[in-house]
Amino acid sequence: MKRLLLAVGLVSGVALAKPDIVIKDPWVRLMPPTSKVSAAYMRIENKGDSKDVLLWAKSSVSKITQLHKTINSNGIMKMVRVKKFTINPKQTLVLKPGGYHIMLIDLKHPLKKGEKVTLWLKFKYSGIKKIVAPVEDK
Ligand SMILES: [Cu+2]
Repeated sequence: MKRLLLAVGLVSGVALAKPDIVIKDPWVRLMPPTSKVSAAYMRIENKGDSKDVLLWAKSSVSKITQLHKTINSNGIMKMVRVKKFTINPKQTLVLKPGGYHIMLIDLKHPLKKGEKVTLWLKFKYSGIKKIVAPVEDK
């Protein structure tokens, strides 16, 4: 009996390990009215005890939305597309200018300061998270 209880405990322990994704401080960068691109930034916290993976994102203002990172290539900053963002347990992935970001490409209209942009983020384990990010000039 004792052995059986132990086995059940181990199984449920494994089943309880899951990610817990919390998104904080989302914002979209205000760009000149002629710009057809912008980017979204935020903090993606994983308070859980297993990793999660951001697979794709969509936005209400762009026709194309991609996961990007900015890299320094021989002194030149350039953006590259990445397939996914991994957020390890008890870690925070910070999306910020000059680093990881969600690229908004082919904007449907020029963004206005204070405008609310809806973003849908698809996580491998946590599903789709819908967030609202204001357009900010910073
Ligand atoms: Cu980019």
